[in-house]
Amino acid sequence: MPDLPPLPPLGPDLVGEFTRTIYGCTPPGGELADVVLQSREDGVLDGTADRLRHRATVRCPLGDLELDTLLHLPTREDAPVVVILNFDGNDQTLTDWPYQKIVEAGYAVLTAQYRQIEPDDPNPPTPGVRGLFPAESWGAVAAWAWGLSRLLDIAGTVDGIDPAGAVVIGHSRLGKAALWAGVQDERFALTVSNDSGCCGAALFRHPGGEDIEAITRKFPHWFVPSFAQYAGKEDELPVDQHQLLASIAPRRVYVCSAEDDAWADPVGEYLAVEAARPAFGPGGIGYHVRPGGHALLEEDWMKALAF
Ligand code: GTR
Repeated sequence: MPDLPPLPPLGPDLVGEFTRTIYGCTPPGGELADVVLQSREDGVLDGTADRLRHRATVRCPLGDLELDTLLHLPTREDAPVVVILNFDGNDQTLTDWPYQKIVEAGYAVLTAQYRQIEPDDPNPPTPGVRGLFPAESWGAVAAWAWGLSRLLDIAGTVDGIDPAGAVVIGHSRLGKAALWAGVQDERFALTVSNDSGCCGAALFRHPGGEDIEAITRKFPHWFVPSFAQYAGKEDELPVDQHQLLASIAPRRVYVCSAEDDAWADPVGEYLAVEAARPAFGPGGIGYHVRPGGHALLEEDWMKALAF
């Protein structure tokens, strides 16, 4: 065990502290107005799944947000759903993700491209969902977390999805968003972060990898502006990330790390899981570290879903 400065204690109602200090306030609202089926292919993936594409309209106070979703639905029986944002577009996931294995494990998967919710840019040419709500202080990570909840709303309109047992997964910056979604939206029975690192599952107080100075310099738009004041002052933060994981309890959490992903600090992720463990019942929190680098691999998917 490395020597760490004392960690802030586990305790009730830390969500407000994370809201103020790091992610910002997710406003209530954003109502699903319409979900229109664009296409349907039955019996894909050797007959194990149907592939549906929808266009959803989410009504926000200052305008509508349109989302293009891709759904794989097991043909055999009603299935719980995994919601996950993707980086490179819905079609790219057809190559990148092990859909057939996920479907054979009994899950539907619903995804959308993350920039459709909020651009990943400190000065975006066109605003995302944060421009559709009256002035609130929330960062892009919180906006993507909001989007994950809207994906779950969309899943709720589709026949063949069992609303119980919903899972939220995210990789890297979208792993940070998945954790914040899991904290805030109690409909998620399992929250999975993959290589989420700094401001995700890794402890700030474990040195190594990305720190507050680096993340707020490169990605100021991800968090509330005042978070940058903690650059170089990790020990003064009122929170640490074991408390974020613990805020999801008694619902379940699974953290995936990769040995060679030093920037995401796999040791800091492991230590956060161990420090959060007392908040969970038996089997409430799980962890793996696998060989290799920064990526969401079949092994990560399958171990998380087996958990
Ligand atoms: C890195 C960033 C990390 C991580 C990663 C990603 O550049 O420093 O916090 O989120 O991007 O999203 O791939």
